[in-house]
Amino acid sequence: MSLTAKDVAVVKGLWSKISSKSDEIGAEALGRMLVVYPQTKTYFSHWPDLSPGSAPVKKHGKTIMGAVADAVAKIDDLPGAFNQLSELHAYKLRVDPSNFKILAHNLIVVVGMLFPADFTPEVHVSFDKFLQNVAWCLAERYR
Ligand code: HNI
Repeated sequence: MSLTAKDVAVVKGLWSKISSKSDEIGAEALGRMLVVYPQTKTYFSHWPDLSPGSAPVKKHGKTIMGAVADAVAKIDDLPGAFNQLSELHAYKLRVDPSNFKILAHNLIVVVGMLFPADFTPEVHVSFDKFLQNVAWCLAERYR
């Protein structure tokens, strides 16, 4: 489902409100994903500690959100923005693409938790569409 001009404006507006808490959002979403969807833990078994708030979870949460920030900046060319990351996740990390939707879900939960006033149903719809597009682009090189 492609993003409309309105979706793009809504996502950019949301991002301007939440980006200063981006590290916290990433860490919280990743920490929750690993607890609530424990099948995702297999990919991170080389980390010393996978529990919420641990150093590797915080560090990688920040890394993920760096890529999300990049996606917001390049929202008009998401396939281009995620070409290399898709290749990495497909061929090197071998992450099952169904997991991208799981992380997207956790990001939505956390943004809703941390920004309840900003996360109206209208914003929810556009942010969900954006993250589904990110997930789709991350899966593109699997084909
Ligand atoms: Ni993902 C590494 C971005 C979803 C497993 N991941 C990265 C890196 C970025 C990134 C950026 C660092 C790349 C590099 O080193 O060059 N990952 C993203 C984004 C999403 C995502 C934007 C979805 C929105 N990754 C997932 C999911 C899983 C996943 C859902 C598994 C469940 N990613 C990994 C693993 C690594 C990784 C594993 C390597 C981490 C490490 O520290 O070894």
